Amino acid sequence: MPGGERGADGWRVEWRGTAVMGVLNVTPDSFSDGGQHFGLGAALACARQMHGAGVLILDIGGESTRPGAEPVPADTELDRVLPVIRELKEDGVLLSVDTLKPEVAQAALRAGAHLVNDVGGGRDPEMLRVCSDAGAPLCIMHMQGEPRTMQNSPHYGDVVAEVFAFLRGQAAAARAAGVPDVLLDPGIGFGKTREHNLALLRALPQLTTGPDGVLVGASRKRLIDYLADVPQAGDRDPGTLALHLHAARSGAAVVRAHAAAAHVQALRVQAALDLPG
Ligand code: HH2
Repeated sequence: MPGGERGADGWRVEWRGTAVMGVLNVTPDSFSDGGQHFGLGAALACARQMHGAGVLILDIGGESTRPGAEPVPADTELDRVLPVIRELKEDGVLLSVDTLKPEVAQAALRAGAHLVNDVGGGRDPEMLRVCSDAGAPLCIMHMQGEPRTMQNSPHYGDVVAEVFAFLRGQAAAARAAGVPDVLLDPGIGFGKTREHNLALLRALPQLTTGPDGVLVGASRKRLIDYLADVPQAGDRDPGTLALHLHAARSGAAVVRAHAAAAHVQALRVQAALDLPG
């Protein structure tokens, strides 16, 4: 399993196998767990449970990016995520802030977050500057369009070529701006049809053989309903595990999951099968 080590100058993470990033949505309206962890007490309890189960990273988000979601002001997002980050920063778990807004990322990093998860893919140069200044890694996710309208009519010529070229280009731009490390994420469900998502998942080995770590976030997404007829997001953990074990076998460094404990267990078992002898 991957390990994180706190050095004098912050966190150094060595990726060995596939790590779990536990989802902590401090929102009233997230598609899969909206409202469940909205209060500080509930958020902290969930965070500590996931940490105890063995996640490497907690991904703290204060704005839903589900299809059709309306943006929230930066102040609202900060009121949601900062108290959680302040409480967890000494817990010995990596903290990621899931945001599209550089000002939210900056405040979160100052409050104790270690990395930024940008579903905007680092397109805003200000986001790159914030990460560079803080020496913080950036997760670069691909999204076609924006959350409010992205599922209206996603279209690509060659989805795999276009998404992977975007990710590689953004990684180069981030490095040139001084961002110390990146994770690349094809953005399952972000401006993509069922066929687009499947093509990207099948092509993961093309991305994971590159120099950068790859993150996959298929947790409880509608793709699972399309594939296995599971209308309720909360019922989609078995399908999520199937997709994420595939991602791990394909070389993903991180999977982003709501059912964190089940993921840690399944990935440990899968890793044991891969050991020689
Ligand atoms: N998916 C969601 C949010 N953030 N970040 C990355 N890097 N990759 C993803 O696939 C991803 C993400 C959407 O899931 P969730 O956080 O459960 O829902 P919501 O956006 O409604 O809060």
